[in-house]
Amino acid sequence: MAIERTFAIIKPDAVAAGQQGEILARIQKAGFKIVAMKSMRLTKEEAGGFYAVHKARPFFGELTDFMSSGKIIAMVLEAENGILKWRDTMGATDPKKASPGTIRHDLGTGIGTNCTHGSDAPETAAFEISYFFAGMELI
Ligand code: 3AN
Repeated sequence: MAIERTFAIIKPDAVAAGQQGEILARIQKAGFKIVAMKSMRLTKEEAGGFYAVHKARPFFGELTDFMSSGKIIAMVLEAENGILKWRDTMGATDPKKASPGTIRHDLGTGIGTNCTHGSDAPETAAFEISYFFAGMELI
């Protein structure tokens, strides 16, 4: 299995609830290396660019409003099989369907307010990492 980088966000709901420390502790306990990390607030347009693949979905407006509603923490995580490993650590999109012990099950409050984001494939990880971080931040 290969060492992979994935892109992660601690979303505005989790930052507002002060859950950054809890989520970072889970990331480290799971064995990820945090390659890069920044705290920032997206504009609605920046959130729209990030979620461009979901533009046609009925929840796109709600999603981009939410993702620009407060500060986020954007990160690049690295581990063996990192993309799938971070998806497993987060749990299913809907916290009600996520397995106990996952971040979304334990801390998420809704399908939109689900605490964290994670890339779903190598191509999306590459796009998402480059959307947020410059090459020099990833050394
Ligand atoms: P995931 O983030 O688990 O890959 P996707 O790609 O299906 O999930 O959805 C993208 C984002 O849109 C998710 N972060 C989720 O919070 C949000 N989302 C998905 N479905 C809904 C919905 N029905 N209402 C509001 N937000 C949604």
